[in-house]
Amino acid sequence: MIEIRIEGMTCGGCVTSVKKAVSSADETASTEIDLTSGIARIETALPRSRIVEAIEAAGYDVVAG
Ligand SMILES: [Cu+2]
Repeated sequence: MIEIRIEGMTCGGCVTSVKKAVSSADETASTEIDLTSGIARIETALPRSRIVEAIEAAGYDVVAG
């Protein structure tokens, strides 16, 4: 399980966009996102870097660390 903090999500539409971005990288991924904290928990076999890339490509910032 990968946990990342995402900045720039402001509404449910953003959450959907991020989930879609993760799914496009790994269609079997299961993603839970808390909009208030910006924390995403992603069940995936892909390396963290691939998931971060997909989220950033969708226009959101991933907080390092
Ligand atoms: Cu939004």
